[in-house]
Amino acid sequence: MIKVITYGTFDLLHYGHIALFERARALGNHLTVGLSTDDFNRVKGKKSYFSFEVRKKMLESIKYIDEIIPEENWEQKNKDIKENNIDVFVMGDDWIGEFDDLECQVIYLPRTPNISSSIIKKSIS
Ligand code: C2G
Repeated sequence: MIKVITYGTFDLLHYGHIALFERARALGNHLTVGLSTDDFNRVKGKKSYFSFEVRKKMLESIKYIDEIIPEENWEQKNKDIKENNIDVFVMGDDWIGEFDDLECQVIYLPRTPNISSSIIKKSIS
């Protein structure tokens, strides 16, 4: 069993997020998502349109995701990796280099171009 983990806010879920989940899941046979809580979003300087509960509900419907845990702070990743026996940590390459010291394999995947929650917000406002 190769266990993969990724983290994020995943607000206004879009095909860029789905493409990340699909590729991350394909790196193993179990994908855990660390979903940023509303409080942690404030720490990240983000305000998500959908609450944690709604964002979690949406992720639960995605076939590539096996487990969802709350992401409450920047420091929890190595603890999550240990407690969940994670083999591979994955993030989009806008984070390249930021998590190289984590205690598992670290892979940065190319972001899907021309789509983001902020593009969606701007284009419908
Ligand atoms: N992403 C992507 N392609 C896009 C948009 C996002 O691959 N077009 C990826 C990002 O690179 C990230 C993930 O989707 O890996 C989640 O993006 P956000 O919800 O914006 O997450 P972020 O605010 O970057 O939080 O501890 C890590 C943080 O929680 C990451």
